[in-house]
Amino acid sequence: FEKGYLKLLFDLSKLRNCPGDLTHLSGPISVRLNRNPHLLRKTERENHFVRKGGYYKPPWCKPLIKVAIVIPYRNRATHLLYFLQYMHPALQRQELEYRIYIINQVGDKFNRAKLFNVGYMETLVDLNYDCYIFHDVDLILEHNHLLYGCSPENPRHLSVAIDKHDYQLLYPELFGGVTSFSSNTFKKLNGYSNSYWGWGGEDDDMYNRINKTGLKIERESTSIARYRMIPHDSDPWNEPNPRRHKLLNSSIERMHEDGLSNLQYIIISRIEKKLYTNVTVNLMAPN
Ligand code: UD2
Ligand code: MN
Repeated sequence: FEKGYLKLLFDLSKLRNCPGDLTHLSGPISVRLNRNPHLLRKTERENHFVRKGGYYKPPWCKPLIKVAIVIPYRNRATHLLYFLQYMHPALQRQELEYRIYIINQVGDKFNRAKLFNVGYMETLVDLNYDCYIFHDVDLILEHNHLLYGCSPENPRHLSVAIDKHDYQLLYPELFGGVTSFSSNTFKKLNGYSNSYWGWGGEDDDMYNRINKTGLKIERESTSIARYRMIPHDSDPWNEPNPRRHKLLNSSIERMHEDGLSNLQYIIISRIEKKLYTNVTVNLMAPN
């Protein structure tokens, strides 16, 4: 009997595929930013099925895709606590096979887009991911029905409706916040530009790449693609980039030479924490 029972439990070929139908989940997620975030220990305890490095695979179903969540990061400890507290459970409810990567920049002006490229490269040693989600650390999902997946061809813009912007898309070309690309599409676009140091422009640059490649950005409705942004001031070493408008004018000419193809960086450390993989990197700003 016991043998048969075990066999039944572990016959993977009999498991249903996942993620399943998300509409079976209740929709809205109540995000409380007026309370302190849970301490890391508590969030770790609450997510004991998450394995080292922030990796999770649902045991009761067969995930069809592997998802890498890549977060550009420097000195946002409280935001990270909120992110882990809310996003790990949300991703597990969606029955995703996923892993969270924090790409932590040391030195220089902040470079969000280059951190995404580093994140992409640094995932390759772990798994053959099908889907990449590039995610600001300060955005917390508010609805369970927004699938953290990828379209095979087109990039997706997930953070359509944010409380800070009265839950409305500021302009139709907006591509900041949370985005997703299939692995193939990200390669095809040569990743993000490495040239944007400081705040702004890198998201619009990616919009230009997508447009030029003939791809269309996909968005869910504002009723489910909903987020809270943890209130914050602007950070030191991330002042608005005065060169951003000029760079944007040449984004198309540069796209095949500026991105994954010319990426250079120095890894300072790579640590598999309980709830995430922390990659600390020096992006080697010019001069
Ligand atoms: C907007 C965009 C963001 C990005 C940025 C311009 C939306 C919703 N957000 O956000 O995606 O395009 O403008 O660059 O459209 N970070 C750190 N430490 C720092 C600085 C930045 O960790 O010192 C990370 C962190 O993940 C943060 C992200 O970079 O969420 C974007 O920076 P921001 O939050 O200061 O920019 P914001 O809110 O103006
Ligand atoms: Mn922000």
